[in-house]
Amino acid sequence: AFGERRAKAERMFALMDRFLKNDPISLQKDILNHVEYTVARSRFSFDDFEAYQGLSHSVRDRLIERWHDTQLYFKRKDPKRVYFLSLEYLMGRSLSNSVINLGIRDEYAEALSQLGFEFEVLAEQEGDAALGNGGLARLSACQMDSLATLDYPAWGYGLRYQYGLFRQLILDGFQHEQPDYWLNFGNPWEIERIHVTYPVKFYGTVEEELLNGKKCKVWIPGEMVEAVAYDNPIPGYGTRNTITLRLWAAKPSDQYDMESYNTGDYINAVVNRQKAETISSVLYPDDRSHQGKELRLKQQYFFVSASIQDIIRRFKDAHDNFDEFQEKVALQLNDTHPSLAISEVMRVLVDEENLDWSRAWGIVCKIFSFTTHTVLAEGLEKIPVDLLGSLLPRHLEIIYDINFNFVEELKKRIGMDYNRLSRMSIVEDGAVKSIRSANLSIVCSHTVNGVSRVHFELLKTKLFKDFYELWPEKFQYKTNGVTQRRWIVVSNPSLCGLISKWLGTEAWIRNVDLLTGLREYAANADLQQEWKMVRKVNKMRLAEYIEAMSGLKVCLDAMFDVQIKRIHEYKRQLLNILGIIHRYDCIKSMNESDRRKVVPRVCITGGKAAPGYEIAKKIIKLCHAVAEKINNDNDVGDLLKLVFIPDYNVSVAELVIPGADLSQHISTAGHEASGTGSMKFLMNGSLLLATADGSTVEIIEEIGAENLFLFGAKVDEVPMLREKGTDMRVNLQFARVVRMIRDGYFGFQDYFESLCDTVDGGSDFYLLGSDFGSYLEAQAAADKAFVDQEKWTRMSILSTAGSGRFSSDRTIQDYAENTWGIERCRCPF
Ligand code: NBG
Repeated sequence: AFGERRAKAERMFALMDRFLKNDPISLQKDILNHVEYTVARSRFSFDDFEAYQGLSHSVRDRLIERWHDTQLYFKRKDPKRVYFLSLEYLMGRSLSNSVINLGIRDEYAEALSQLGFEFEVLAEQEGDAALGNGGLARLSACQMDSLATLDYPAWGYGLRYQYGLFRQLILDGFQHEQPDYWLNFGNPWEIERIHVTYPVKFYGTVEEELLNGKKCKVWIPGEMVEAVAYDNPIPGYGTRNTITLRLWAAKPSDQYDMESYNTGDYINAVVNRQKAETISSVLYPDDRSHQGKELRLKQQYFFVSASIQDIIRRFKDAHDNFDEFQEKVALQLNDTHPSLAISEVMRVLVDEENLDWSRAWGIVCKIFSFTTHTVLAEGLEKIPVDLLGSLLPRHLEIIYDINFNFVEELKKRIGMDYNRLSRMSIVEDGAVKSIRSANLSIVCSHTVNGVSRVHFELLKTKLFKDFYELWPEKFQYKTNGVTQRRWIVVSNPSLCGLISKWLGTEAWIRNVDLLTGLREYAANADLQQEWKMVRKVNKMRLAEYIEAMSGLKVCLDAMFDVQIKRIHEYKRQLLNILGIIHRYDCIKSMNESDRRKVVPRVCITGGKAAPGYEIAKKIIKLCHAVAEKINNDNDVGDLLKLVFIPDYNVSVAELVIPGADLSQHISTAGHEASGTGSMKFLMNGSLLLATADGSTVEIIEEIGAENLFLFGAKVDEVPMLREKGTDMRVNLQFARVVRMIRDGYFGFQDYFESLCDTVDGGSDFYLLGSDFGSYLEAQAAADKAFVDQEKWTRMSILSTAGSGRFSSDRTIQDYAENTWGIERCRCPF
């Protein structure tokens, strides 16, 4: 029988080429075949979008080939794998990134041009995959790229939301949210795995049963849905390795609802079944508060349960007991969102695999690691006990048991210090009794990571002080990084070419430390000239976009000053706008000759506000109101322009970041856990205007304080300043700009009142008033530097040259070695 099977396999292999070919003719044939047979458009008549579809399917084929090889190789080697659990991924577009990582971008460009198409134009047809909110979600995407590139045996798990992050529509300067039904036109980047499905259960009761004379708990669920896998291959750069991002979609289950069919109400039974799909239908658009909503909890458990079943199934395929589980499996919790995985692993091991509690607990303590992305205690997730008890009764029991054991242990270590015991308990007693997801994650993880050094200090001294004192060895930090593949090679091809030319190698794309080699040429006149040219072309591209979008013409010689990120009070977009009002006010009061000395600016802002975040929405409106005034003022002309770019997303970032001369990262010190936008700007040679917050402190160490514009209170000065409050009688410039808004200078007087209230009248929690003076000084320093283009260009080159440390490759290698204990597993070519 073996011989027969082998002969059959050989016959099949003989029918296929070993690998798909990448010469122009083969690529053209593949694209046209897909247009004809996959897209079902005539190969004699198809438009750009259809060409994009044919093209992306041909790329997908090449991805699948490598992906199969990698997965087979992993299976054969059975290395320890890391499973990255994250509820959010901001992948953006896939086409350019894929062909670049596969190393066949030029081949495709040529093949297409012979067919009369332009690669860039087709790439623009793709919509963003926006299955996440902001920093945390884009970080996950960057880390997947690094995991693949560095050949780590890794899996990403997440949810396949049908609606990604809302689209931002601006009408009369106000934000409106529209659903992002991103799957409308199909998604060639995913592979539906109709046979990879798992049942996920909810509600019901827990009963005790006797099994072989032993009492055990049995969960009798009340509802069941099916999780279906959608695999997104993630190709590494300069390697054959292609790993999997597996996203789960909810489908109605075939089991458990015979009852409803028997009642005769067929139509309603079908409609009700369909409700199962709502679990994975929509991404929660708020990245600052967790409201203990049932649907959110269902999403979390749905994703966790399917992932854990999949992981255990894979392990059991190669092992017949759990002895080696911790040597083969590392589970990474990306924030607390997947923390139910802890109780789920306990439940499966104890209730389904019949391991003793203590043995299961021993395993759990060795496999989980947890990274927190939050600075504020208010940002920590809590699950109301009532909600958890009804949705997942067995999990609540398990968490209670974990907590009981933990508190008993703790009493032995610290005695009866009730305040401390109650602070550290996983269960919070209060008006609403709840589970503290962070405490659960810390207690059960072997390692807790922060995302920058400043963040780590805050974790140790504030947020998790009690836990740090108990288990100092658990706490680490891995400063965030971003992938240079997406943020230089894909988004800034001309800079990429320039860097490779001057370094004499493309090796920096995999080994980004080599960028420091640019330092020695920072003052070289030829490099400076070419550098300026590249920057100019990128500014041109951005200017064209701005004009197409808003009709506003901007001057290319002006300084492009950018702040793009989610809108939050702590990120202080308001400080930026107040600074712009001040600049405007100054220009207005100048005479002709003084005006000639002003450095022209184009201030570019953008970002989404959570739909329920009123103050953030007012900031967006204020930005538009101020822009309306300034942009239409003939006294000002090209000296100052203000643009709000709507619907900020990954693709917009790829366009805007390379075109920025200056970028602002101006959070109140102690509030930004890390910040990753700054790293993308740094890589692209934008100068930073920033506070000493999050990762900026480490950026300063790399590039030198003289190469950026630093201002504002330091982390340890903030409490004192807050205590003191801003004295509006002393802070005249600040008082004046706030007054202009209050007096209705930009219209909408009543509407802006509550916004002004957040910064004057004694509150000013985020210290806009006390930082205003030094903010203006930093802005003036930037103006001064910009006039000296040679100096500016040198600073710009040194920014890129010093950005290597902020690659996610470094972050991921550190995680692999010091947190997950995994090794590289490179699929041979
Ligand atoms: C964000 C922090 C950022 C940090 C990213 C990635 C969330 C919830 N948190 O400072 O605010 O850079 O996480 O770690 O997106």
